[in-house]
Amino acid sequence: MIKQYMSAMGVKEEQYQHGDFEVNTPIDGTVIGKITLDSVDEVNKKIQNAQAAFKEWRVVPAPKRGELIRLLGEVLREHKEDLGMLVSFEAGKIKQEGLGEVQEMIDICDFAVGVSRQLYGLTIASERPGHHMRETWHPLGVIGVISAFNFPVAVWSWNTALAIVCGNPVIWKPSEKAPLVALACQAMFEKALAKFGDAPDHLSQVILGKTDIGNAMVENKDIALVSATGSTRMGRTVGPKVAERFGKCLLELGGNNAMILAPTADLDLALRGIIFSAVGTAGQRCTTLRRLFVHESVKEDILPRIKSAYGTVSIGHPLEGNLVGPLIDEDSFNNMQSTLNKAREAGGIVTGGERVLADKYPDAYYVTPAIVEFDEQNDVARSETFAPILYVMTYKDFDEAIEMQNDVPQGLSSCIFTNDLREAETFLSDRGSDCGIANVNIGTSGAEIGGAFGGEKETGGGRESGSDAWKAYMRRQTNTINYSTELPLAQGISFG
Ligand code: UN1
Repeated sequence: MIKQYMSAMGVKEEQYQHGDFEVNTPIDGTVIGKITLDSVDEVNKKIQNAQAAFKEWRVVPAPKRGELIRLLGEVLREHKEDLGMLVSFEAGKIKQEGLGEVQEMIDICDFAVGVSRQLYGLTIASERPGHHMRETWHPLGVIGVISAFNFPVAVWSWNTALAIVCGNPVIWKPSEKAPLVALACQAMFEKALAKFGDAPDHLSQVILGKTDIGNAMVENKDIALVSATGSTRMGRTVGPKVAERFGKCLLELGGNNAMILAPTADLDLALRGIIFSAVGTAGQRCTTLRRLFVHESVKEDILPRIKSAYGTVSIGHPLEGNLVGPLIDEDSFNNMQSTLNKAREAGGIVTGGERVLADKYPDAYYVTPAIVEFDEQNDVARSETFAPILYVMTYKDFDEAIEMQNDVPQGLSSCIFTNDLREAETFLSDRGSDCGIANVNIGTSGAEIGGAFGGEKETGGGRESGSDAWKAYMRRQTNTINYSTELPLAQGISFG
């Protein structure tokens, strides 16, 4: 099934057909790969190798390092379809979204090439005569990347493109639910390296395994930054372990993203925004729309339209023209059902959420996206379930809507649909949304790579991708230079 794509990208059959760890496709549950997992010793060895690579790579001029990422972008362009298809097979994404994810990789490569010539520091006025101050940015060290199944390749590229131009090697632990795409990305990185020529070995390495393997990396003092994407639960174990050894962490954890639908909103636009953000990727994006606060005056207009749109969304094989593919696995389906049961117990009116196509795909989990109407926000709506469940609640007063939108532990993405300038700007103001991402007249998902991506509170506080996210992959140094013949002390201190 995946052989043609794997061989086009340069992955050898023995890498994914001869191990004892089975990889299943969520499309129909069949085994598409058999890989060999790493041992803890192997992980430690790879980290040592990366340390050696760091010593060489950090002194290569940054624009030259950018050239490697330019070449990676070229290889990705050439294999966009191959990798997109593999993402569909391994993560169950529909074709458009698989391709979109690879485009996101190409975009970050282009961005990082530009950044490689813009690793700017400041010059700072000194209080002392004949002195000046400046700030310089230096490579940080080996970067460990932990990624999730749902954006199995883009997250690697956000980290890797920036880490490499910033002078750092990368070690990547993909989700054990999506290891094959990591083999493909590594093979494509190697194609770029072959074109680049003179680079140290071990600039990019993959480690395959479960939590124990991730932990070996997290606990290793030679990993300067752990960039981890996944559940809040995972972040809660990774964060303290890295902090204990004074390493750096970049966390991208759960989201519980909301939309406020105001009385002046363009409802046609809002409807499209809701459908893409709530049911796209089968509700398995960290930016998925999970809570909808509708002004009471528009509820009767919009809710039937949402329900009827949900009824027409085609669910099925992600490569056969459907809009919604499968959930990643049985656990995910069970979690969804258990949340819907809790929602019913809490008085919610549930529409959808049933398993479909079970006859055709007994070992895969396709569901109709669910809508849950609640009178008010409760703990069911406050917790994140990684599945297509949209909680719909009404509001009367705008300030109350903002309060409800912020009244969750997570703080990733948020949006408002309104044509009222005051509401829009208030939503984006100091007393508005408390999320890392806040949009106007656009849904919660589908961010471009040019902005910093990430969020507050239990989302973990990290920022990846655009803007100045590159700074997380470098260490800052403050320099004071004295070009005078005196040695005046700061703060006017006279000493001796
Ligand atoms: C994720 O779900 O982990 O904003 C990342 C978005 C995508 C990235 C999602 N660009 O929906």
